Amino acid sequence: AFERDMYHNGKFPNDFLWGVSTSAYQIEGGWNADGKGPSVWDNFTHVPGNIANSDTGDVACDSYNQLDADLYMLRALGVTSYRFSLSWSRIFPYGTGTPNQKGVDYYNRLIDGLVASNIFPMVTLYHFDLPQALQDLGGWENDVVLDAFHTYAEYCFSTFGDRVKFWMTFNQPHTTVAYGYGLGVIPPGVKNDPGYAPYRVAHKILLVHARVYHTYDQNYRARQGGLISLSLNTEWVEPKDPKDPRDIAAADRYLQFTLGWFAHPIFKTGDYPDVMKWQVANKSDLQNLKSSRLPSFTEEEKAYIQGTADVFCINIYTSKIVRHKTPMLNPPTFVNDRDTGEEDNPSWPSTAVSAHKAVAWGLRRLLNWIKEEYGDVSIYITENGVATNSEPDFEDHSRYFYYKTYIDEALKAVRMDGVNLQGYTAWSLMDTFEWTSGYSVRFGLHHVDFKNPGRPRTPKRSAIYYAEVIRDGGFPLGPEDEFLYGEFQ
Ligand code: GBH
Repeated sequence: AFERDMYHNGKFPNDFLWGVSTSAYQIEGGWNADGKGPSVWDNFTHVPGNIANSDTGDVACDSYNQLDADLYMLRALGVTSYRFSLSWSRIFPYGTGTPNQKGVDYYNRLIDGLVASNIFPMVTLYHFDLPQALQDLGGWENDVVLDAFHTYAEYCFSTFGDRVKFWMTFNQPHTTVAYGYGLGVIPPGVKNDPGYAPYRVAHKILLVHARVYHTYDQNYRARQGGLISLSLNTEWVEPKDPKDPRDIAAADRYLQFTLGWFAHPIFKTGDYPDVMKWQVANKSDLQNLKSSRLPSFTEEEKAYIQGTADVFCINIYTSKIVRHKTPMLNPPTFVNDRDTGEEDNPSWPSTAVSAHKAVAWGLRRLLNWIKEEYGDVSIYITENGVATNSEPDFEDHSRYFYYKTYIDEALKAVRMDGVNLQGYTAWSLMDTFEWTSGYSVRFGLHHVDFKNPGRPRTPKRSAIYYAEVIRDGGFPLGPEDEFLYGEFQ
């Protein structure tokens, strides 16, 4: 049993992984270099008006040509891990077929550079950038595409798995299904089927994730000795009126409909959360439909999905207020199924992204919720960070404050609550192409000058601060803390 550790001296455990994160489309550029095929994001950004200021990721941080600059920043920070994603269409230009050797070489150079620097590679196979050729076949809804993902994953295990020991199949499947197939604001932009499409696609993603997990487990793990999981995301939510049982239940439903949608099948029963099954079935019934819009798994599929992640990877940025709300019954949408209303608490510190309030204690609560809900699983924070606007700001006060307070809450979760947190990964190493916001918001520890063809990188104050936290392994007490704790040497 966990005992509250009074002697940690402000530090995380010695083997704690400290990292930063990026994703392929957001940093690499080289969108058609050396035989790379187009992804859905290449095509989406090439339609003027889809992205703020009509920005694209054609060049982004130019990481495809600036590997050494990226490795330099990583070593300067002193990180012990680097989470990045592979561009599927750089490796298989049309999603399947013959690999593109020059694209493979790029990732070999990156991985070798990390290993030579004692930095542990954490690799995401899919961070939103489906090869366009596979979208043309119907994307995640076509079994041919699911087969292609499995083949691509196996190729990555056999090519990079001698050096990569930490795999994530998907980044934030909730974002893909909610924003790609529900709200339709990111590729593939499906807007007309919000009551069905997100559930249908999530179902397929869960099954193919499980298939890739089993392949790794059976054919690669013994030889390569790595871990495999996926990164899930949610906001932390607080009930609007903490004394109103309906708001408390609504907050729990929100978590079950975002995180639980994927985590409950994988980490608990092989099936969706009960409250989600009940809500969607009940709404479907009231809508005079013959069956629930939420698809169901066979007993065999449940057994196949259950337990298909070795560790829990969570991305979290902010917190929200949630209350009970009964929306209109029709037309059916996945958002209305959960009977919640979300709002921001205006008294929480705001940031450049209006919906992202900096609420550090929300991280501690979410980590505790995961521990309660899914058992004493090993947890990695695979993304956490804050936006500032496009003006260069090397003083970087808000980001410094954000990391200091969030990492401190993570420390409390480890040392006071006994959460089995094994690593913390900041989003992001540097400013990147921020999806529909383009370059208008910045998440980086390093500033990137996107107007300069050389894309120079410059550390912000938060980079220097994060390097100190990593060097110290947390917030060790100094002599000035003696009045609080007495003599502790
Ligand atoms: C993360 O998602 C992403 O994994 C990462 O790539 C990104 O850079 C980071 O956020 C910072 O934003 O489609 O414009 O309506 C965090 C959760 C869920 C936040 C989807 C943005 C969609 C905004 N995200 N949401 S939009």
